[in-house]
Amino acid sequence: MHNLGRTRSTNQRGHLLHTPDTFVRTVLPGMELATAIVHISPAAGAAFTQYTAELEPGGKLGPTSNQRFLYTLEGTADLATDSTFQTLIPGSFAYLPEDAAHTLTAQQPTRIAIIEKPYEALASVPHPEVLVGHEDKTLSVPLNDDPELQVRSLLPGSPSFDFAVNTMTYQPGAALSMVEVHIMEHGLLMLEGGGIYRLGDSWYPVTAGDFIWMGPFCPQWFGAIGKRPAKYLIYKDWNRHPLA
Ligand code: UGY
Ligand code: MN
Repeated sequence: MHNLGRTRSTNQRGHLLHTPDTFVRTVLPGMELATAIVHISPAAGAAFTQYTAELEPGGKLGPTSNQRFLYTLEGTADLATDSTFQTLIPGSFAYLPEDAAHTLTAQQPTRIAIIEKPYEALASVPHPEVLVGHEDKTLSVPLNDDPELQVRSLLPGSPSFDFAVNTMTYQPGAALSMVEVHIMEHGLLMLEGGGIYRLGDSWYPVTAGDFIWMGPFCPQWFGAIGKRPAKYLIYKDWNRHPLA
């Protein structure tokens, strides 16, 4: 099947929309029985990398010396580090500091959203430790007092962390209360539902499965459309000086 070259995917200066019809799978070094859909990387202007790993039963991730954040989309996987052994299920997440030895092995077909970034240390601030949790156990708070727009912060806000990963859930018709323009960049994976995303000077229909990158200062706004809530996982760099 082909669409005569049409797709919603687009790569613009300062933002990118990556839709499933354009996903290309690759194997990153050290992966076994697994592939990666790389959504964004420094090659496209980002300061981090985000990919979706698709693992077969027994599949493994390769190593990284950078910080790694995992959010389980589907399936079950065992995460072993020097200090912990945990089974990740959908909604489980893990933060692995740079150079933290770990193995991740899928028990069944498993999909995991993965963010990797070099750590920006701060003088006299301790480096973060391994952290494993489940989204359902995190606090859900309204954004700007709007109960129809709920945010869950998966990582602590402490300055030890140089990035944040949140989920945001919009009831149908809910929207960001302002067009945001900020220095932080975002990696965003649509998990459920859909709506309209304003990125720069364009408005895009988006739906579950889509990925968006917003570069620093990209004007951004979202409104949820449809009969079910829209939910996304969103990364942002955080807690560091712009000149650091
Ligand atoms: O945290 C954020 O900057 C978030 N409100 N941005 C977004 O949803 N595009
Ligand atoms: Mn934002």
